[in-house]
Amino acid sequence: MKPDLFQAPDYYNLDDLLTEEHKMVRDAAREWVKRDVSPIIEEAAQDAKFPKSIIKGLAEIGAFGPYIPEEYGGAGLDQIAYGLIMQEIERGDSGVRSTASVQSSLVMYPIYKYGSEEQRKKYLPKLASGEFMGCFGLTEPDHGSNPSGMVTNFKDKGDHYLLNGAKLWISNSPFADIAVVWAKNEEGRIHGLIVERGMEGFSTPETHNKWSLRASATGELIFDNVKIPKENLLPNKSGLGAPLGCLDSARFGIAWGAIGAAMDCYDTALRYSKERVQFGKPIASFQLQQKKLAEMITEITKAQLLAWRLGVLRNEGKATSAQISMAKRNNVDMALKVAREARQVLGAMGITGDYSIMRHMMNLESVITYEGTHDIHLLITGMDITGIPAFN
Ligand code: TGC
Ligand code: FAD
Repeated sequence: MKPDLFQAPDYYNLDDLLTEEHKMVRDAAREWVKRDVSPIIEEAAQDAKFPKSIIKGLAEIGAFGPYIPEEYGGAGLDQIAYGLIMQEIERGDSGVRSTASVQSSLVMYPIYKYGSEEQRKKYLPKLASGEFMGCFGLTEPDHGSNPSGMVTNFKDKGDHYLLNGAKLWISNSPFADIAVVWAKNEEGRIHGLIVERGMEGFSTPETHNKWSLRASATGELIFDNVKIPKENLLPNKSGLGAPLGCLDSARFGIAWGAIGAAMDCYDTALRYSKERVQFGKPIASFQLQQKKLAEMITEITKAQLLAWRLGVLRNEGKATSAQISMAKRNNVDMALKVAREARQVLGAMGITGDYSIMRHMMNLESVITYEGTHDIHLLITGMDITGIPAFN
């Protein structure tokens, strides 16, 4: 892998919209990615191994629970700072951002928002420091876009619950210490349960042969008559709105994260195009290459403005789920298109691991699918503007 020479594009002076704290947090994350992620990430992806060595650094830059209050170990930052951290991490690799997204928005957030005070105190500080790693089980083998059809269930056995079922495509599952699992009770109502590694009947086999997010561990969650202590049920919210509320937070982080991947691809292609000479001239001097680069920076700039405005709305508590869907869908699609164009600028070199572009491109194929597919987010916008759901 070539040395990391990344220079962040900021065509519309977006830095002027950030506070000193935003810039400080962003720069710390940027430095950490350059120092601790870039040198090891290509090999981790080629080997399909999650680099556990980065857990400590993720905790130190505040990537585990950026917006969770400090009294529970979080960083107590606002939503724009959270977004900027995700942007910088995904500039390094979407799989690393996945690990942080899951830990923050899909494990810490539900415990903070829907958990009891005892659950908050027991789990959140350890999750914030990386001593505990978590995962989030919503998707099932037969229920992906349609999680309300889930069949994983639990029965009340007096002094405990008995959990049965299976979850598939779960980020972090192979090494997670705890899982926030969504399952139906005997009345068919969805609840969140905290399942701990080591509980009898609970296993987490790893999913292999991925061409995407290779530096992130993905697996199953299998529950075979797992006894869950009653105090492990999240008491303060039930129904599908509970897991979907967590997704709002994670999707917001992805809307920012995808910009990071796109920025890295653009920056790499711009530098390469000035250095690579064909027909006696740098390829950057050809109109066709300039068209690609000009369109990339235009789309990145539009995505940056969308994410920033959404961050302001989130800080004011005004962002709707549909607005978050629009940003997730637009920005991931933008990043994937930028990655494809940037790869072409590098010609054959673009397919190698000497540069990050092909890895970003393959990663983004997962990002455009998870946390709601590209199609599902379009249908959410369609429902929002017409008032008519077209899911079924
Ligand atoms: P629907 O009837 O529309 O809604 C059921 C209830 O949920 C409420 N709701 C939401 N609440 C909070 N946030 C949202 N975004 C919400 N969307 C809906 C809704 O108001 C309703 O509440 P109530 O009180 O009336 O019951 O539900 P539906 O069954 O028709 O489904 C709608 C649909 C398709 C949009 C939804 O199910 C969906 O978003 N599907 C996509 C599934 C998905 O995103 N899965 C993600 C799994 S986790 C993951 O991918 C992690 S990747 C991690 C990584 O590595 O980064
Ligand atoms: P399906 O729902 O089967 O969809 C297949 C295709 O049909 C898609 O193109 C979809 O857009 C389309 N489609 C579906 N319904 C409709 C409709 N009504 N109208 C039009 N088109 C439709 N899940 C978790 O719970 N936790 C995790 O940590 C997690 N991590 C993941 C990590 C990776 C690497 C990946 C790839 C996935 C992960 N997921 C996780 C699962 C992810 O959320 C699902 O893959 C996603 O929600 C889509 O579900 P599906 O794959 O079953 O596709």
